Amino acid sequence: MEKIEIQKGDITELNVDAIVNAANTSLLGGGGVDGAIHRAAGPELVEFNRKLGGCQTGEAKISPGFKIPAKFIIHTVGPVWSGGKNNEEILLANCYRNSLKLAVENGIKTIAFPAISTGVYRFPLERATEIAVGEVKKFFKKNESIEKVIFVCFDEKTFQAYKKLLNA
Ligand code: AR6
Repeated sequence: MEKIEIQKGDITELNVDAIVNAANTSLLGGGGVDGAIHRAAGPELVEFNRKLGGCQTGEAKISPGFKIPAKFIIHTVGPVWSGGKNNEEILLANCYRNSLKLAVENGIKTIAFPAISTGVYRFPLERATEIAVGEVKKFFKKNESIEKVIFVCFDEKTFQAYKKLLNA
């Protein structure tokens, strides 16, 4: 499974074709990784995203990377965890699936994901990690155009959760 990598660090610094943003439905910025991406990409990003008309939970939209090294930013909106009875697992899987679909449509070969929904949106980390890895593995069974998926972990706890799954 060398097509899947885990890395610790700041997703905005990666030299990949696309980074994924854990955004909110407005696509106009926020805290966490979203805030970091908007700060690093510069004010042109919010100007561009205003024209995208928002994004529903589980869906994904694409923008240029502007000032970051990645050529594209794929903005997806994870579900807010509210106990697991509101389709949260399916919606989180949709984030990975729809982001990868958009990546293929845009000729992206290397893509980095943050741990969507596991911060402010409170999705339980271990379950979120299983969904993320599961969707990417499923995707690789059917698609050969993407060469690398990197899971970027901002903290040690997240890094260990991915490590446990991928080294198993
Ligand atoms: N690089 C990689 N990962 C990061 C970075 C970074 N620079 N900064 C934080 N993380 P969160 P969510 C990790 O809260 O739960 C925003 O306000 C973070 O440690 O960013 O999907 C949006 O506008 C955690 O592991 O996203 C939405 O309103 C992971 O990224 C809301 O938060 C996701 O945490 C989305 O919440």
